[in-house]
Amino acid sequence: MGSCIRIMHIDLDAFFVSVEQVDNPSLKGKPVVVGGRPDRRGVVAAASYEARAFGLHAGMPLATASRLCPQAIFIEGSFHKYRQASHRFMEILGEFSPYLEPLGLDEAYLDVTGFESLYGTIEQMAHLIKNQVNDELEICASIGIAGTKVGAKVASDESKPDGLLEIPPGGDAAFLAPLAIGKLPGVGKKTERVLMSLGINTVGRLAQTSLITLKGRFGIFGEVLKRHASGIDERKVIPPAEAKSISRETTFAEDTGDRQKLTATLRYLTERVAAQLRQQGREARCVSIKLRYADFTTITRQQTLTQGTDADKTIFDSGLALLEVALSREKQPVRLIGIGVSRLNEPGRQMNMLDSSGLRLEKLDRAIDDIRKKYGFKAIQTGRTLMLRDIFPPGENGYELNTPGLSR
Ligand code: TTP
Ligand code: MG
Repeated sequence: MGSCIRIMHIDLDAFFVSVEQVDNPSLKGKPVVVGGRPDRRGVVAAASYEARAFGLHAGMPLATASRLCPQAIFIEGSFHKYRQASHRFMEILGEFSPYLEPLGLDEAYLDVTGFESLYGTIEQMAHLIKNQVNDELEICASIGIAGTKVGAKVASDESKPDGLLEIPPGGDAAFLAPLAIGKLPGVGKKTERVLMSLGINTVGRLAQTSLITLKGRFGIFGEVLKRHASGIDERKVIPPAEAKSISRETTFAEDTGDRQKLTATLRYLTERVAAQLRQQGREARCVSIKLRYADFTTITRQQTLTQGTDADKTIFDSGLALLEVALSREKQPVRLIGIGVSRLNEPGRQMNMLDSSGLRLEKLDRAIDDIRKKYGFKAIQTGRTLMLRDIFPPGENGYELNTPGLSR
């Protein structure tokens, strides 16, 4: 039998909460929410399964969460702990297969094609991974195994918590078919509503819907939807050096239309993004911003750069241009702002050597990184972020953002 493609999707259960429970075992078995105090603005980042029984979920406003589950324990959370746990998690996975593609902090794909020869079966390999994660991190990982990324991801979701679900070779479409449409990755609330209005409520129905109908409604995305719904997904597992994006975002304590405040926040978030980019030794070709307005509508806008960059100023200028256009079109106050970079590559010699202003900027940014590494993020502030001192309380490692900035 030729070796068929086997992809594993591993996702930690209630990740932020689980990390907090390791630090404070008295939180185990209780409804716990990470995201901040319920009297503050912002949303649930993570909810324990006990809290989910009350209807709590990620993205829910904290106030709503505390109304639905007054006895829940609300924790601010600390991002560096999650990053540390994430780092070790990815290391463990990397020891099992070099074909590792991390997604965000607590999930990853592993291409495990052919690995049965090492472990007996892929399922046994998955058990070993779960055990090792549990031994070292004291956190449960749920694992899905399938022939495609989409199948594996949905399988791990379906298996939660503390699950393990293997879809037999060739069985992805049949596995997906009976599931509710909202379970297909990429189908958010809006897409779900449109599909429901067309009478498409299961993944199987979506797979049967004509391409013309779907393309008419969703454009090129309609084609992807149909393929994934049919268990067809040729996306490969791509190790990190070749992929990904970096982003930061924050929710304001109070909605704001103040341009200066928005600009200053954008600048601050840009500096965090660009510092991480440089730390990874990479350059970005695409800049995007995200805005969520008072009524919760969320937009993203992006711009492609003519050449890769890791400079604060270049990224900020591009983000600012996008922001200006967005603000001129929509007068609502802003609730959340974010900036991200994508189309990342290794910094090669593509940098335009003739553009000495670019070079100077690069040097300046690196100098700032060095100082910040030694003395903390606050040691140097560029003019535009100074006003943030009044907006966000400066924490140990930069301003405390209401929402932990996740690259998702
Ligand atoms: P998820 O894996 O989506 O959620 P989870 O690990 O809390 O729960 P489970 O996987 O068992 O369903 O996200 C991982 C972490 O990312 C989560 O613990 C907190 C963070 N996160 C946010 O900050 N905001 C969000 O909207 C989401 C979905 C997650
Ligand atoms: Mg998770």
